Amino acid sequence: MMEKRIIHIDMDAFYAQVEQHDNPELRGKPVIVGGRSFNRGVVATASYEARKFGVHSAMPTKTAHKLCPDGIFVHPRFERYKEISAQIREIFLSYTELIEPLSLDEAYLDITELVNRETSSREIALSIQSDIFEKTGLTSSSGISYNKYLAKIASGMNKPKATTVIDYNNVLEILHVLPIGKFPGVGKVTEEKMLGMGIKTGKDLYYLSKNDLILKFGKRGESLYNKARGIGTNELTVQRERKSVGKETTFNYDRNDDAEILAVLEELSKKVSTRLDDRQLAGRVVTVKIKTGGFEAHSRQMMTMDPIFKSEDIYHYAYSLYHEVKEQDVPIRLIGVTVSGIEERLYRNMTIYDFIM
Ligand code: DCP
Ligand code: MG
Repeated sequence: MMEKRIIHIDMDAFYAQVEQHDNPELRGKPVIVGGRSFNRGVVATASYEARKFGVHSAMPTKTAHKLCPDGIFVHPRFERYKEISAQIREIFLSYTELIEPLSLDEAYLDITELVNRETSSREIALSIQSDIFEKTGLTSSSGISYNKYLAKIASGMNKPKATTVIDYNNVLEILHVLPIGKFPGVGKVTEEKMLGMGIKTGKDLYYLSKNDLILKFGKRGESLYNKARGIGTNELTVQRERKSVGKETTFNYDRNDDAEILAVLEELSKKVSTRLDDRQLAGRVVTVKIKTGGFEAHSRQMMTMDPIFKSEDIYHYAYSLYHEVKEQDVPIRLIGVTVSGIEERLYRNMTIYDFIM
């Protein structure tokens, strides 16, 4: 079997670059895209000029303002970013259908079939990046490797405007010096925990035994062990249209106690939220269904004001739907909650309120 060639493409300072492109006066300047209100807003992203001051995504606007008082603060224009994202996807499709989009500005492409004696994977990546530039006027960075997470690490290594390859001959050298927080899947919390344990780089991770890692990080221990060694999946999850995300539970005996049932509903809301969050999705319709002890199915649904994904928002709607659908003194054997009207989230780790308040 031939070794896979995976490209990870990621736009440089995406929202900020779009603003600089559309408004030439902003070019070369520290541009910060983010929330409206000075007190409650957050930074979606910052141009590379602004990053020099330490400004970064998810930072409160107020902090960004302190670090970079001459920064130019602009409001996000999500519709425009979506439009460009669609143009970029068209370009990807002209190369391959094996595309796994991760968000508006990044995707994995499996280009194994396109590589041959005449055309290297680096040349293909460069060609995609130059197509993107020609079509949109925007720069991107790409990473190429034999699996997904290494391609992602590679695309981030020399940003902006870079094309970086990780292969068997340089993989350990690169991973050994990689700060632990740069490993895909290591979020802020895990990073803190690792730093506290003295694990600062991929090298520190490499010298921990699998058992140790499993002991300290549970199920993820094995994946961390593999990540320190360049081992990861090369299978793309080619996107299909997702219509809804739902979870349900069948009780082992019929239940009638509201508090008990609501506790289960809250758990289910959390699970739905996690699923949506993993895929950067949100939805506008919440449905609660129940089945009575006599196997009658009932459901109620409700439209939300804005696309939601947080468990407390889902539960908020689910809670009132439950009270509409559940009849007093009729025990139920099953309860489920579903979020539909799914759309892609345009901002991470925050709700639309963070921008608009
Ligand atoms: N984004 C956001 N909130 C975050 C992170 C990102 O709203 N916490 C948005 C703004 C970014 C876009 O998603 O422009 C893409 O995210 P990236 O992580 O790829 O960051 P950038 O493209 O801005 O910069 P980089 O050059 O580091 O990829
Ligand atoms: Mg990006």
